[in-house]
Amino acid sequence: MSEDCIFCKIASGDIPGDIVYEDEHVVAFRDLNPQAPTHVLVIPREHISTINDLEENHAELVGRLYLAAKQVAEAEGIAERGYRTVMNCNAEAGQTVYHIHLHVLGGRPMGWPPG
Ligand code: DGP
Repeated sequence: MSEDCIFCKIASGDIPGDIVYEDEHVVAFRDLNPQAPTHVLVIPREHISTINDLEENHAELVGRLYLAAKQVAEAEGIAERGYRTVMNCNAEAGQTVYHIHLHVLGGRPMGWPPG
């Protein structure tokens, strides 16, 4: 837990989040500023600032982010239509919250390449 991390506080319940999935390792909640009809963020409970801070021992945890994303997509009814998962790393990619989070976006057609 990082004291000044907003996502740690959502994961711990210190501040409210619209949580759609949680287990021992990960929490998924709706994005405050949704960019698609479904826009959910999947985070590890452990505070990890960026992809660059991942270590070998996080390999299973990263897999769990995707397993949670799959569950969210099924629950949201977008699994078959399709959805996008994105994890931004650092400023040039647009990362604004420094606790890794997997965006799960769906419910509308997605353009490629992303902006
Ligand atoms: P990124 O740009 O990849 O770091 O995405 C951060 C996302 O987090 C952005 O889409 C807005 C969302 N966000 C920021 N603060 C909060 C918050 O307090 N609650 C929720 N639910 N989402 C937040």
